[in-house]
Amino acid sequence: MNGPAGRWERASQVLADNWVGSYTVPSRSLYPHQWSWDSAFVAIGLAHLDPARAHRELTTLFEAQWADGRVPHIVFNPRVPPGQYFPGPEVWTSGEIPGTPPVQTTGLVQPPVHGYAALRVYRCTGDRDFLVALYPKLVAYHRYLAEHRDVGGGGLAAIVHPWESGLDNSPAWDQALAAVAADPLVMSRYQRRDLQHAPAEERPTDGEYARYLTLVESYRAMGYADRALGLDHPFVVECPLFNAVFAASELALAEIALVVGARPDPHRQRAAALTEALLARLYDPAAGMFTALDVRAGTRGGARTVAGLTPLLLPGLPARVGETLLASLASARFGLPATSYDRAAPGFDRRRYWRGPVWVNVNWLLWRALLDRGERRLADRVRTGLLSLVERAGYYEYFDPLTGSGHGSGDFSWSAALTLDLLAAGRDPD
Ligand code: 2M8
Repeated sequence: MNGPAGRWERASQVLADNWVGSYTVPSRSLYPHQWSWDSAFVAIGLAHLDPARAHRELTTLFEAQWADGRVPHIVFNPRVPPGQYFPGPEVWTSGEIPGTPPVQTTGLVQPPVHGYAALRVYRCTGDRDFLVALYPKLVAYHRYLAEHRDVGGGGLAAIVHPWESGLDNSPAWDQALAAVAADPLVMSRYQRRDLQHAPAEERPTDGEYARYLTLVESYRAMGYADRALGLDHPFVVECPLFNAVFAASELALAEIALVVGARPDPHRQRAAALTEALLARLYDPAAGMFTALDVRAGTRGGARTVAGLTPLLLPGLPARVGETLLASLASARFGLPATSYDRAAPGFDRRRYWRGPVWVNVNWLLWRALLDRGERRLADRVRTGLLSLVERAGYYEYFDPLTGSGHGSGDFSWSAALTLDLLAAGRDPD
């Protein structure tokens, strides 16, 4: 079945197949638990199909919120057999930490796109009660990030593991990750499971996994407390995408506050402060975009990745910065839809995960940003490019920008969910 009707039905079917009763797994094979930012994107698609399921998706995630406000990056399904996903709950041992939910989780977070997603869900479903219940939890998550994660002291939230960025093996982290000791023995204690479902040449390397596990062990040894991050933890990085969606979600919280009867101004002020801090700390005019800051070293790696274009979401950028980002996005370095990494960079790899392929979720964010900026022509190129990729290849996790072939997991939830939103926009432009 080709054409919009076939795409809509197939996307709905992917989401139905990946629904496990109270949330949607990203993929039945590679990712059999609940992931934080995946659920935010999935809820946006579900809002077009079934408001109750969209609300439940986010509500279930926030039921696993820690007492300190953090929303864990994975909520483990106790019914999934041990060893189906690595690293599973036995590595994280969240149950030993006071203030954690009854369900097992990781101690990390993911980009705080949830406020932004909740507003889009509400605009589709019109259910005020959903927002009333979620608003204080979103506020608590943002408070956690502002109060516990400003390790660099400059007003941005730092990530303490590449998994927190969502762009796991992006070249944006190469420099900071190189400083993390990779004891070859680390991985002798563990067994990767991802390679049973995807080819090794499309996934992070064993060396990267060794460092990922070193970082998990470091943070776990601190009891996932953030006080000593600046002193003792070997990876502390400020990511442009993480902070851009943080600011965009603060702006969404201002809108939500108006609906639920709270004050919007503090949210607007925090969004403005985050925008200022992004400009002061991560804007790199020579690169023509924002780049990540290694807080420990005090240096920027300078890699041009798609994360550096996502501050386009922010209406408070100076005009010349917005124009520079648009020029970079439309240039041959990225193309439309954008690759995850600069096509001209020596390490560009069109099939390796976040080191080159096209991903639907970051392009969906860019599409929204372009629409909000009135860049209709560029927005349409992103939208039609994404729709043609999923139509030809299916709802894959990521796509080879040269051939359009799909890679990673098939029947991947956020690719299906955000396609529904792209298709709905074609029927009812906003
Ligand atoms: C990928 O990350 C997980 C770890 O969190 C993994 O590789 O096992 C990333 O693409 C991340 O952004 C995504 O949320 C997750 C589930 O789709 O998979």
